[in-house]
Amino acid sequence: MSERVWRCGAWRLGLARPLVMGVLNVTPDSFSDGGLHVEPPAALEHARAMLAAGADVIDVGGESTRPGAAPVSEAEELARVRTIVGELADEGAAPISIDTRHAVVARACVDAGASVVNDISGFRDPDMIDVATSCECGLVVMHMLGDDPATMQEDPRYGDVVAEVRAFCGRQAEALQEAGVSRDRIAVDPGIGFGKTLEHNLELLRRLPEMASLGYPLLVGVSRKRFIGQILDEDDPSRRISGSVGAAVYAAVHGADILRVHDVADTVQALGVVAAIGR
Ligand code: HH2
Repeated sequence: MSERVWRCGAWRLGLARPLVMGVLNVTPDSFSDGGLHVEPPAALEHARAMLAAGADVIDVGGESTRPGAAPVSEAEELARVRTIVGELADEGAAPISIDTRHAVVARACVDAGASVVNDISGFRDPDMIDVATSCECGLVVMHMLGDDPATMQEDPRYGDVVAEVRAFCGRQAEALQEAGVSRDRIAVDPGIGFGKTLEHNLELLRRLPEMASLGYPLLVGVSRKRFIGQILDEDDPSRRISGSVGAAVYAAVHGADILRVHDVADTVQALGVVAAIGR
């Protein structure tokens, strides 16, 4: 059987082993690393360190989506990320992903060299579909309940969370293909923590093979998230690393192809051991 591949611009990412997507938040207020990498030199240094530690993709974000984060204008978001995306893309060490729900930001970053558009609102905005059809980037279709991160955690409810999240991702992936995007560019993501209670997040992870059965590369982001803090009774996101690695490994073993993480070295080490056992 030929290897499954995720096509991201000029990159062909083989999925024979789980890929690691390193998170680079160029924001003053992200929940776990806000303010650490706002200045471009610090951001670039952190990205290079993640690549040296084994990251396969770098995901650059300029807007915190944590509930309660201060709103940021598209111009400000773009100013934060454009140079970083351009510089990292020019270095050519790995595909660069832009984490945005704003078409203006996505388009400018694609022009600057981004190879992936990671849209936490799942390509619901027709302008985002236009960006997708006018480039060759990989696309991450993530599920978020509602359309506003500021209110998504206010009493989230589902009948069957897995069925609903799976149906949404499948529908949006179909819509992209109907608009002309080729299937091998599309990845899906259940959006852990985006309008989900602790129990919803656990159910999504427990039934990850149902998400994987959609047949698209499956991206999962659990890193340092609040549900891990809830399980461990740990308020400080920087003290959730072992819990995060445990959840990432669980996800990889149960069908995740791409793991979005803050702690690249720890995750790569754990995946290396799991791979050796599997061989
Ligand atoms: N999680 C966050 C942001 N973007 N993208 C995808 N595809 N999947 C995720 O699970 C995901 C994501 C939230 O984490 P973080 O970027 O660390 O926080 P913040 O939104 O506060 O910047």
